Amino acid sequence: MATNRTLTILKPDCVRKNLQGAVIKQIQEAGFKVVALKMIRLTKDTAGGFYEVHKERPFYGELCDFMSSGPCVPMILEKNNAVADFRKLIGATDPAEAEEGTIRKLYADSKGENIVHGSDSDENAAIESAYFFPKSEEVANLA
Ligand code: 3AN
Repeated sequence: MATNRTLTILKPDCVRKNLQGAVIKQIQEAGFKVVALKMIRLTKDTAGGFYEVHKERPFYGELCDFMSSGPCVPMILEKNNAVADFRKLIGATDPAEAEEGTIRKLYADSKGENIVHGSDSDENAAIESAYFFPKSEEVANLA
């Protein structure tokens, strides 16, 4: 059964372009609620831990360099069918292939520098959320 949370990161290119507000506005207007949010700077090691599943990929080093190149904004988001709906909102990994109106189509420059991360499964959403936020930092009840 689909859970109702996903983990996103506004990546360093998003912060450098001063687009946090615009992107969060689009996310909220699509019906997502922000359950946890902070701005942090990853080290190469903490970026590497987050992307551990991609360790064998040729772009892993470049990805860790980029993700530790400046501050980023991890957030936990809540909505029905959160994982799938959020991936639809952000568009394909490669902005050139992303649908019109998606966040990556609007703002991203390349496959590597693509503005936002979105969890790819409920299981990973839970693992990734725990990577950034202890339970005590989540808003338990938004009502
Ligand atoms: P997504 O973030 O759309 O789920 P994945 O899981 O295929 O994409 O890739 C994980 C991250 O690795 C992406 N967010 C992207 O920034 C980066 N990445 C993927 N492919 C490349 C590539 N060819 N070159 C550089 N970075 C890449």
